[in-house]
Amino acid sequence: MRVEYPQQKIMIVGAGRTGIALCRYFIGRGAALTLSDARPAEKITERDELSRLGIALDLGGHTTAKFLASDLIVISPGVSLQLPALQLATAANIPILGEIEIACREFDVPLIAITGTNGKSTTTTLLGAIHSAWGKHPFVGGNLGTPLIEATQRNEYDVIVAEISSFQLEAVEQFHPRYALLLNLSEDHLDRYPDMASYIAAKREIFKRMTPRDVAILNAGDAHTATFSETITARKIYFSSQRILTEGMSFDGTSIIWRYQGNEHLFPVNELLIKGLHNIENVMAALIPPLCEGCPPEIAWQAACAFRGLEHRMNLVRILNEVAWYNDSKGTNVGSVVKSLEGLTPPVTLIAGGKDKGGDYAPLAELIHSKVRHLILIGEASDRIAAALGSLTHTVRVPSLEAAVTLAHQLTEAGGTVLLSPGCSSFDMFTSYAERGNIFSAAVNNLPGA
Ligand code: UMA
Ligand code: ADP
Repeated sequence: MRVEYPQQKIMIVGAGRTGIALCRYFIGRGAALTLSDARPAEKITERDELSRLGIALDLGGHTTAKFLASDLIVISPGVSLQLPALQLATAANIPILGEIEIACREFDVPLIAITGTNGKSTTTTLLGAIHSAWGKHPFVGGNLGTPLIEATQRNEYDVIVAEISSFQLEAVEQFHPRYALLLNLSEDHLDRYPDMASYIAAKREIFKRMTPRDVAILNAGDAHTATFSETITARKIYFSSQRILTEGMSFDGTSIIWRYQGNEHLFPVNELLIKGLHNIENVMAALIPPLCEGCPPEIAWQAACAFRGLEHRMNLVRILNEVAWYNDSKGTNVGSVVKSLEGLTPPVTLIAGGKDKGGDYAPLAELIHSKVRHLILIGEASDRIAAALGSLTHTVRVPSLEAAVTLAHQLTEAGGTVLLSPGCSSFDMFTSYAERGNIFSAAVNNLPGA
């Protein structure tokens, strides 16, 4: 359903991928637009195009008066509601909405929303692949990279598959998925949230407006989810990699077992190309919506088996002198580093560090002690990681990722593994986890061959 915004003064905050996509969306919908960004004009490459389109610009900072003169403020995910101009706008009762809220108001087709601390991108991509194999035309995006608002610009989609972050859930009003998947919850983004409870509260928004006609897909083994699952009004379907469920999706060590409405189906996991118990969980969760909607199990399973995994998630870069080098640059929180280390045999040389998110590194202690022979630290988080884990193994701090690769090459003996799994975001030294992963892979490939 096309939504118009006649004569509304709309302030769009953030000129990244989301803000630019929002500008393109609002053009022609009757609103007077302003785009505000903390970055100076010369850093906004689209500024000439935006001016030509008649969009007023508020760059190099956020002008409170312009915020207060708006009828509606639409924020990008990276923009915190704690921003002073937004705090004042809240006090003045000016509506502040997120991009996914604006987008979902236009959707006439089912929305499948995927959230959780880890596994979102993998599960979202799997869901897209299964729907495509089934002959559907899914939009696949959201936090994954293509802003959700772009799904409104074309009529071709019959299902929306959206990766949703906690940031995106902070300013929603009507956001209402048909299926919502919550994969897991562990510490993350504690540089944005005052505590774990606030982070979980943001994630819980995904379920708030769901009804018993909708489906919440939950991890039966997740302790945090268990604390509030009773409050979810949607129908619940669980998956578990730890125990066999009488209804839902389980794993018995060999096969995924799907029990639903009196039927049972088995999927042998040795046919999957993606490895690790966490990926089995992602596959289990991704199978549920299409199977509930009537997708033939063989089609869903074939698509899951053909999926090779995404870049920068435990990709084998090279085997050099019997040392395996893995790029897990998307391992941006402690929970994901745990999963990656669990899948490796010692001795491991771990390259970690980056922009600290304020979480606790202690959950890594046992794995560092049992599997990691050398811990090489980069970036702003080095001191905190060294303080938490440095006494457990040989630990060295280096000034760059390239230096970390050179040192790992010198230290790691034949039969060992070098793993880049930072446990931190990349923004202290790189523009993204992808840039960090590419620089790592290039440095590894440049090491002199055997
Ligand atoms: N900005 C301000 N004021 C602020 C904060 C930011 O003006 O107070 C400006 C910045 O100067 C910049 C712009 O906002 O110009 C960036 O906006 P943004 O951070 O929302 O980035 P986008 O390019 O719009 O990308 C966002 C998501 N970014 C974040 O959540 C931080 C992307 O997720 C997402 O792919 C994209 O929308 C499309 O939906 C990235 C991410 O790191 C990959 N997500 C986190 C994660 O996965 O852990 C949640
Ligand atoms: P996200 O989009 O939530 O960041 P990704 O699918 O990109 O998740 O995976 C990022 C990293 O998280 C992977 O490299 C892996 O180490 C870890 N991971 C993936 N799936 C799971 C899961 N289900 N449970 C825990 N960790 C996971």
